[in-house]
Amino acid sequence: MKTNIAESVLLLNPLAVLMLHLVCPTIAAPGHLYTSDVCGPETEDLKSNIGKLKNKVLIMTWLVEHLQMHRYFRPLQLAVSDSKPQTDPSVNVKHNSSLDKAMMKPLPPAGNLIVYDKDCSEVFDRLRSPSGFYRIRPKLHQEPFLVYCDMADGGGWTVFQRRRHGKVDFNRDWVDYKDGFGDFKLWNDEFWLGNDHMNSLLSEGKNLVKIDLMDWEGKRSYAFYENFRITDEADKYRLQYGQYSGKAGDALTGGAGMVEQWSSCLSGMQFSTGDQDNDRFLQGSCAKENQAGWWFNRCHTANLNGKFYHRGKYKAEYDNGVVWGTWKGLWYSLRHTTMKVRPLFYLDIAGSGAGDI
Ligand SMILES: [Ca+2]
Repeated sequence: MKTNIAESVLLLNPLAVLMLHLVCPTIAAPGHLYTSDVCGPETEDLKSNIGKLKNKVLIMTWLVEHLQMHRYFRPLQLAVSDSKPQTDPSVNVKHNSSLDKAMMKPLPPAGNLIVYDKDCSEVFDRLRSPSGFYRIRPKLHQEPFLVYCDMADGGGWTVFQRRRHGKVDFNRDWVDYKDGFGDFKLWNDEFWLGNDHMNSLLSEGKNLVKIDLMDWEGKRSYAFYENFRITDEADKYRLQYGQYSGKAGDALTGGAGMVEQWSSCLSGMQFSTGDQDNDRFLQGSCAKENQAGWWFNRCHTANLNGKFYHRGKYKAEYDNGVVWGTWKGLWYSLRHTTMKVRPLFYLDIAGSGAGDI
């Protein structure tokens, strides 16, 4: 037997019972259905409000269920607001088992529920959502893909590289760096987003890349680069970037010395992997020596894709650790690294983090 909307909401929300009692005491008695002609316009208003309330309860319950099931993994984000979800008010929900069924199904079509934002800054602007994995689509003609969004540190950061514990091998060939690799499920998973994805993501207007670093004592530092981008595969994902600022030093450029810059400035360098040597080191392969895919010159002062050592200072034939030379030197391998990007103008809206994330 079907029941009406009011009954459904009475089951869901004691507040609605109270509202009915206050406005129309006779209709909320147990087992007593009301009709619009018992209390007139007030009842119509209440019915309308109850309908909206019921929709909200359904959607929020669904959302809670969704977040519990996918605590860290959020492949889709639904647009939840007062205006967008428009469930059919004729749909009745009788009791909890019906509600459970309703929660198991996708929400009814309500406009553009599956929204693909251009990047994490758009996700953050729209949802003010927590850090996690989201699908984005930087370019309309390309397929959406999964990224980790860092919503702390001012929010809106799209993360394209992360090292945390050394479980993911970063000594990979060209095709892996092209497509991306690593794990995309948990908050501390390690990954490389992929050069093709980065090419799409980084080509969207003026941006700011932030590089977060942490050593084995828990000390943190950071570097900013404006207008960070890479070319496409035909040009071997050549690196380009603008103004540096920050505390960790401009290791991408090789530091302040001219000699170091000649040998290790990465601006304008193509990407190299063990199976594709595009560096300027004529006698050998920087990627093979450093066991990483990266932009190499002859070879580097910064290589965040290097070999993961489970300590800071290390000894090896080559300076092949996870290195940011201007901060900790070439013979210190970092514990945490993050490379992330958001629009440059975003600084004006949310402010940059203090840099200590
Ligand atoms: Ca070479």
